[in-house]
This record gives sequence, C-alpha cells and structure tokens, in this order.
Amino acid sequence: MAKRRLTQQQKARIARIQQDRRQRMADQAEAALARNDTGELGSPRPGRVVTRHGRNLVIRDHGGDLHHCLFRQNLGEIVCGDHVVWQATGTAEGVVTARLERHSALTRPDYSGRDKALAANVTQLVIVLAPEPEPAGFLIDQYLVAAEHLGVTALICLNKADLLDEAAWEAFRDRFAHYQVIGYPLIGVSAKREHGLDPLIEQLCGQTSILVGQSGVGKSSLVNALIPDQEAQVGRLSQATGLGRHTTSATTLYDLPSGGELIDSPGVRSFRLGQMDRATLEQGFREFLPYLGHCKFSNCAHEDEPECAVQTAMEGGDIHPERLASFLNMARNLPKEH
Ligand SMILES: Nc1nc2c(ncn2[C@@H]2O[C@H](COP(=O)(O)OP(=O)(O)O)[C@@H](O)[C@H]2O)c(=O)[nH]1
Ligand SMILES: [Mg+2]
Ligand SMILES: [Zn+2]
Repeated sequence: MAKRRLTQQQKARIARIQQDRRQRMADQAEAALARNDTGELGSPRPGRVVTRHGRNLVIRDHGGDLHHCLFRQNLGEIVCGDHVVWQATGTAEGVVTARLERHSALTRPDYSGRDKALAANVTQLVIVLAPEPEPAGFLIDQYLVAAEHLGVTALICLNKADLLDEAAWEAFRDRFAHYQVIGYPLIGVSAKREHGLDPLIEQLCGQTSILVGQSGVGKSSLVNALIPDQEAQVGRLSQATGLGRHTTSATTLYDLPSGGELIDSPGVRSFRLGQMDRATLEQGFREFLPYLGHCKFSNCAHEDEPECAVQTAMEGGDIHPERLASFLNMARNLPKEH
C-alpha cells in the first residue's frame, strides 16, 4: 500500500474527529454512570477485562459472555487483563465497582516518564528473536530479568526459521542453547510458513502470555498465526461495546484455540524494566542464585574481586560468560545506591 501523505489540514481534521469521538464516549460514560446512581444495580459478579477504550471496558464473565462496562476514575487505572467486580445495570452498560489485586503488571513509561500499567495478570513472557533483525546485545537478558522480577515464566521463541538453511539455523539456535540449560524453553518457528508452532501452542496453554521483542522480529505475524479467528474475536468485541472497530488498536486479550490467552499490545514495544536495585538485578539471573552470598566480600560486584563465587562459577562452566557480561553491563547502568 502506497503511503499517502496527509496535509496539515487533513491531519488536523482527523485529530478533531478523534477528539470529538473521545469526548462523545466520555459524555456517554458520564451519563450512564449518572443514571446508575439512581438506578438498581445487579448483584456483583467477577469478570476479566478483555480490552479497554477510555472509560469503556469489555468484561468477560465466567461463562465467556462479553459485557460493555464503564468505570469511575476513583477505581484507579484499569487495564487489559485485570480481574474486576462488575454489576449489571438496567441499561446496556454494566458498571465495574472494584478491581481485584494484580498478580503482575507490565508497565511502560507514559508521556511524563512515569510507569503506567499496560497489561495485568500476565503469567508468561514470550521473547521473540529472529536472525533478522540481528538480536540486540543484552535485550534478551533484560526481558528475562523483567520476567523474574514480575514472577512470571519466560520462554524464547526463535522466529523466521525459513530464512536460513538447516546448518545456519542450527548455528543460530546454538547461540541461545545455554538458555535452555537454565530452564528457559527454546522454540524455533516460522510464523510465515506456520511451521513448528505446535510446541509453542503447548507452552501457551493455560497461561496468559504476551509477546515481546524488537520491532520486526515477527510478533504481529505470530499473533496472526496463533489466533486464526482474531477477526471474529474483534468483531464480537466491537459488537459488545457498540464502539466500532477502532477499538482494535487497543491492548486486547485473545483466546487461543487450544487453550490459554494471548495479549496483543501495541504498547509492548516500550515495555521496560522498572527501576530496580542491585539485589533485585542479581535475583533476575536465576542461575546466579546458588552463588549469591558466597563471595568473599558481601558487597562483591562480581567483576574482578578475589574469591568471587559468581566468577568462579563462570570459570567452572556453570554460568555462561555472556550472561555474566550481560549482568555486569546492566549493573553498571543501575542508579547509584546511597
Ligand atoms: N521470512 C520470514 N519473515 C517473517 C516471518 N515472520 C515475520 N516475518 C516478516 O518480518 C517482518 C516483520 O514482521 P512483524 O510481524 O510485523 O514483526 P513485529 O514488528 O515484531 O510485529 C514482516 O515483513 C514479516 O512478513 C517468518 O517466519 N519468516
Ligand atoms: Mg507488530
Ligand atoms: Zn562476587
């Protein structure tokens, strides 16, 4: 598709239309909430946030039915994946009256640099890598530290197997084999050819997963391959809200046909490690755990101190040199401790 250049005038017009639409939806939400103040509410029911658009939520009940709900600002941020309590109203919209505790929250910086929740109750990060674009330095370890910090499982998906011949693919895979040794599954696929997806589908079963990785590695292509009925699911969502299909650009929880859920989020590209201290960073390297606290110096930086248990483990082959290099690199970038 040829990229059409929009004139300033056209851009302004589009911005105005979008602003009007947002305002209209906010007004509708306010009006509905006002009606509910005087009306009868149904009994409280549990639900899961499938997607959110402004103050509008699509809530899935335990039976799998979708409900258009609104929420008041005093409940705080409510995001895709949150577990909530909602109540039916006389009108088409329900009202969310409570947000349940989150087990995990993926965050990203907002326009002012503050961390803002992107998706809640994710249980697994799928780190997607490909031969092209070449995997960036320490990114994989940053995602793994984030996963450990969040308390969620992680697996590594190597995509674009079709780009390489067998020997080259084996060589590419070998570069990451040490992750499998420390318990992170390594799964090779081709999203384009839809090859090798079964072991991945198996790992996604029973989890709420989100795909992370550099731009261009094939996350969107994988989502398409894994959720063949994505269009139909989106159709049901826009029907439930009456908000139209522009809701599809929002972070959305999809059902996987063989079980499990996949969150597709345009914001995930700016997902980042939150602020953390040195101890938390150390805990993020799971194979370091048996050695922590065994160095000669209690404040050992694991760089070149004598009798460093981590360095010794590396020399003995129990810690991969690249992982230690990653750790040292990330440790140098920590904010200074006082
Ligand atoms: N050869 C090949 N190309 C792929 C594969 N998966 C994705 N691509 C291509 O890689 C590019 C980026 O894919 P996309 O899904 O948009 O990546 P994203 O930025 O991570 O969402 C597109 O041109 C895709 O067609 C694959 O398995 N094999
Ligand atoms: Mg994409
Ligand atoms: Zn040490």
